[in-house]
Amino acid sequence: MKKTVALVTSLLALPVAAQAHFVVLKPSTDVLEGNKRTVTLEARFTHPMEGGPNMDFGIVDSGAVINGKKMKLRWKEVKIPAMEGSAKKVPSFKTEFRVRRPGVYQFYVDPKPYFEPAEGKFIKQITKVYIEAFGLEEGWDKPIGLKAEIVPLTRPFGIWEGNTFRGRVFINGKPAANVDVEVEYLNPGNVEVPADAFVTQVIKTDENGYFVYTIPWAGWWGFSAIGDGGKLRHKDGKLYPVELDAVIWVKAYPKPNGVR
Ligand SMILES: [Cu+2]
Repeated sequence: MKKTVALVTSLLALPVAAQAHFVVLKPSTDVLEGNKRTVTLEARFTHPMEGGPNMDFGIVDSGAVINGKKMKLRWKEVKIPAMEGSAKKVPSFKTEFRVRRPGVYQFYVDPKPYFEPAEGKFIKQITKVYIEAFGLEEGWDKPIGLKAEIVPLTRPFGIWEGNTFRGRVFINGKPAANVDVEVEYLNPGNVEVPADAFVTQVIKTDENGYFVYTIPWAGWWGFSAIGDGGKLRHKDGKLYPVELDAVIWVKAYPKPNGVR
């Protein structure tokens, strides 16, 4: 959470743009070729462009889906500092996945709801990422039946920087009209933004749940469509709204050498 935002909120008590939380689900590659058979994946809950803080995170359900079949993922918990150098540790998760046959693997993570005191609500982000293995490209455009899901209309692997990413948002199985889609770059730490407004890009879905975004530079990009997940009781006994988000991650590759 940024100090400037907290200050403005407390002074003016005006609603401000929420800091974008993202479940990051990142595989070691989006395209598997040659004789490699293993992909590693990491999952954590963070603010990708700002590089933190990392937040409390738990996985309720997860899997790798290919041709409608689901394989379990076995996660190993790895504690990471909430901020670089901080003593507070939060869970992140790692797994290794062995690819046994060619095809498109849709990996997903369904996290436990996270209570955000600053916003007085729960956040639950069901998150997907794709791996294409050994040249068989079919199936990436098929939903896998998540409660909140972005179905890509741009093939979600083997993307160049500058490509336009198109997706359709479904919340509780229905196209999500006129909702915000927050977009963030997974910052390895070397990218600085000129002002706060650049941290999260925001686009909207149209009346049928479609959105488009042109990826400006290479790296991992996350799209989080903000949906409504009803209410949930907190430890204090009160009911709070649940922000049910559909998240997807795609990797854009830099222009090849020799291209201007
Ligand atoms: Cu946060």
